[in-house]
Amino acid sequence: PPTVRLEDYRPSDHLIDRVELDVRLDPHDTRVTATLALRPNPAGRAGAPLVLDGDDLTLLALELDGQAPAPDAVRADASGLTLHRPPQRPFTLRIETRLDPTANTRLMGLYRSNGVYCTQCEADGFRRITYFLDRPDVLSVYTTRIEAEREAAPVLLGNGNPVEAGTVPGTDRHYAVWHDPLPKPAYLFALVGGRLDRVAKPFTTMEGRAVEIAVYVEPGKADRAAYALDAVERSMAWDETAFGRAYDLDLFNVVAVSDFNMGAMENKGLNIFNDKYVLASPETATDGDYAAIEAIIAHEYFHNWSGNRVTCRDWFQLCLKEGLTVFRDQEFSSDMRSRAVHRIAEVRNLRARQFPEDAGPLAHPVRPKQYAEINNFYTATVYEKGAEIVRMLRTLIGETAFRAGMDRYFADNDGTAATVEDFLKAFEAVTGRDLSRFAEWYERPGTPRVAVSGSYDPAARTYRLAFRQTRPGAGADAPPLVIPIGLGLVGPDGPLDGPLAPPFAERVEDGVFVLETAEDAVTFENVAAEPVPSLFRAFSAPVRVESPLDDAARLTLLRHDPDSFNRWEAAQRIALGLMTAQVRDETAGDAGADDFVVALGAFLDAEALRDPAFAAQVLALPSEGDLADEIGTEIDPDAIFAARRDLRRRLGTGLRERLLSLREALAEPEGTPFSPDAAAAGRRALRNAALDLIAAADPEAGTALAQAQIAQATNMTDRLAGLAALALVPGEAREAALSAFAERYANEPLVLDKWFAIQAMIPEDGTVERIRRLQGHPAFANTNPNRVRSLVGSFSLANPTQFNRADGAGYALVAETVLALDGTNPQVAARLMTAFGPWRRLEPVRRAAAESALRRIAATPGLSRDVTDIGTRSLA
Ligand code: BAL
Ligand code: ZN
Repeated sequence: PPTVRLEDYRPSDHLIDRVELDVRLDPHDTRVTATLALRPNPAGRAGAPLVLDGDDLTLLALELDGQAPAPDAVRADASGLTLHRPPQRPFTLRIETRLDPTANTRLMGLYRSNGVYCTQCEADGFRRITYFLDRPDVLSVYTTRIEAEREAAPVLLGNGNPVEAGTVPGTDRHYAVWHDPLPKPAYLFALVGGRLDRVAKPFTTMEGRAVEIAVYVEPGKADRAAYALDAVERSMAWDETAFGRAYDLDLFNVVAVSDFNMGAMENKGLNIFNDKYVLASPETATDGDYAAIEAIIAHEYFHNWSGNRVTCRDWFQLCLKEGLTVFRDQEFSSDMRSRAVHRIAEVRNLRARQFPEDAGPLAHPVRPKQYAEINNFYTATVYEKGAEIVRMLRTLIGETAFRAGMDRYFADNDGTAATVEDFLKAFEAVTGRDLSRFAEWYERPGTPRVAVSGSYDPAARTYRLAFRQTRPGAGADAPPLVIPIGLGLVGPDGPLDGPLAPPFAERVEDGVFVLETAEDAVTFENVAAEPVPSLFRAFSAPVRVESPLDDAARLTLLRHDPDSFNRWEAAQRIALGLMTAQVRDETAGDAGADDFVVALGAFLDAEALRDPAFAAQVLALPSEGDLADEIGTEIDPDAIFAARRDLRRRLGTGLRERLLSLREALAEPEGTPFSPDAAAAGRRALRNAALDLIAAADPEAGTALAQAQIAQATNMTDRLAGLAALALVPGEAREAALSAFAERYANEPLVLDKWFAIQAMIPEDGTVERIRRLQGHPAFANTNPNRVRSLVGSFSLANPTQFNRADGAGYALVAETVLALDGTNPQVAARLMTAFGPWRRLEPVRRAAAESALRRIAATPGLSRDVTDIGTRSLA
């Protein structure tokens, strides 16, 4: 496929000021008439031909200023329309196309999901609706008339505000006209038509605008939309307080559909969601689901400013809206929940998804320099590392300057398509700082390493910390990064920064030292005793730290660090060290493990009931993926699994009595109404973390506890945690519980997704065969992305021993699924294929098996651009 390069960017030769769409919906024969008000772009090339994008389109009619153009003036086919000599003045094109929404299994453009007409246009789906300048720097004002059979689609929704509605005389059809006054790129276009139930509430913005917020869901599911509706309201209020951003239309609509490639989409005034991130009830949704709904509702709403009012000049700038909006949704969730616990969740996610991506063949800069298929760049690097860059910027310049910079960014770029440079310029303007060196974070892939060493001079009462940064594969010419390092010193009895003559260091301001050169050091004065350094507090930069701490020092941090993140990190690093030692067959770990158990016991005694959510995080060991990432080469997933299983057993044995009594103490009194809030979720999380460890040590006791928990559960979190514990113990009890669960939720696809996922994650030999059986289950469908992700995605991403079976059976299963999907939904197929990313880091037998599966996919004729691109880069 042709490669698109950032350096080749040039403005469009033409602009489209206004778009009038008339969409007559029909299951197989939808007619779209687009009337486009075009003009030459003064910033483009004079006299250039007009080249409109198209994808899989059937052209029915074309008029230029009301006339059919001469046949030799136009070339049109399914993938584009060229007007060779367009007028050198404003002109109008009227284009009629025909679509088959039912046959659109790619779920890009206009399609039907469970009978509901809906659209997905980011990144390049609008060209599947009509010929267009389908690029984010062409902004137009849209008026959309939507017409459909009233019975099939009583609800008709578009972007912006409703203008008019009525019946089509003499037919069973009706229509609605929507007008969006704010110019937008085509990727933010949306429409919906279908039978949907609605819940709504009013909101008055800080500017006094009366807004109606509404959530639309499949008929009969309105009672599951309340939490999403509430989350929209809280998001609107929060963006006003935290960023001074008010909503700008009379309506804000969210529509849940069941077939959706992504999580959700921020179309102007009409967010379309994967129903997984809208529908919630205590019976069907876990605490994790509630948290994800809150975060994604917020994310899409926040795009109204960071993405829609200020959009991206080109797709290389995707992080401009995505990284920034992830940062904004993280801040929202932190304010709604526990900031410390949320930060831990963010970092777990970054390490689980972004660090491996950055260490493998699909690594790319946060702002990529080239792409063959843009839909493959909606990645953890663009989103999560992109968010970390925004967070570092705030750390560097401080909260007040950050807010001023954001205000400046919105003011200077409102209504335009901007770049990363425009973003940084706003912060330079308000701080007077030069951020050009900081901008290096956007430019190169790879997770930086920072090696730290510390030395204490008792005579001088000084403590010196030295830092050295390196970047894997960055080359000698790569300038050093600007790395904010959150710092503090902790003594044997607590933090050393008390009020009386605390330690201080020049160049450490508000607890942050900025490393700007390859090597640097900082010296703390007035340090009474040898301290333990608390480094990268709150995970102040997305780096790997080579730390000078031993386990005794880490235990001091676990006990005394005022930075909760680093308390958690201390426990994680100890656990990681114990497990990697076992994998590497170093046997020195036994005493260390005992000390760890004792320390965790003391930690639980002191704090579990004070902050159960945090305690649950401390008890949850690093994942198998974390261990693989730490080990880095010649990875043997079976050895990793065994090390993690053994440490869980050890903790479960050593902490058994405490864990049992914590479970008692945290049990909700009978009749307590369900609350999805962070406090109640935290109590459930700790009870279930305890169950996991107890069951690891004593499967029989674990089975009994899990069965009792399932029998008594009043919510999905507890029911599913019970089932997950049972799923790890082979035998009758497991199979009976799985059957009962399937029966209970036979008509609940989103709940059956959890059932598929639990089975896909069973770390046993029979799992590949089980998945093959489940692919034939009546509730499974390859055409639904949620089903595929639950069954095959969970397997490839969360079942390392079975996906990486030495005989290659796991790879074969995923490769077959990729190939089976590629013809119908290449985006989902390509995403699934990224699970092969770490293949080069495996031990030789698995490496060869994974490579051969990848090569088998890559050699298949007729592959999509999406899968070809992942294959090419994975094997490069
Ligand atoms: N823009 C694609 C979905 C999202 O990141 O919000
Ligand atoms: Zn987004």
